[in-house]
Amino acid sequence: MNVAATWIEAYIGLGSNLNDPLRQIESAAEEIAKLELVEEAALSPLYASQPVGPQDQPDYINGVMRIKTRLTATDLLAQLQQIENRHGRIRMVRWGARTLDLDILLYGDQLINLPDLVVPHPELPNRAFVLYPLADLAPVGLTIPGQGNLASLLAACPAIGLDRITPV
Ligand code: PH2
Ligand code: MG
Ligand code: MG
Repeated sequence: MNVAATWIEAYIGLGSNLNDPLRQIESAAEEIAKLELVEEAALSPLYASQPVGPQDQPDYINGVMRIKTRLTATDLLAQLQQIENRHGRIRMVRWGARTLDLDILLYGDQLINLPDLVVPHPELPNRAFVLYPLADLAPVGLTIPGQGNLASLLAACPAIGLDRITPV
């Protein structure tokens, strides 16, 4: 494992629509907070929404975490995949049902284009269930590298069908 040169602020998207989604998200958030080289973890309010993509699956619960980390982006991805696997994640249909999905949304201000890791997350501008919990945690005026600022992304993506299920 490599250690990043400095502490990086990263944002992680959490999603689940199987096997008690609220419990999946809350326990994943605890596991992320306890990772080595991760500090100052904060979890956004959680939101329920209908599935984007195939409709023959249950509704999702989503949230976002902000962390400070000295894990490299690749090592952070590996740690998140281990947590997904411990939650019984089986990789099946694209955009299909899952017990736990952990996506790196942002890693500092870096643009990353690796075969299995693209950051910022390319679907970020299209997904209210990511943008709104991100806005609950991120500083006003956050710039998403290559995608514009958060305020303009929010303005272009109404929160239709998004239900906040936990208090701020
Ligand atoms: N994740 C998907 C596919 N569709 N829909 C919602 N509402 N929330 C998700 O997290 C989600 C989805 C695959 O990652
Ligand atoms: Mg995803
Ligand atoms: Mg994923």
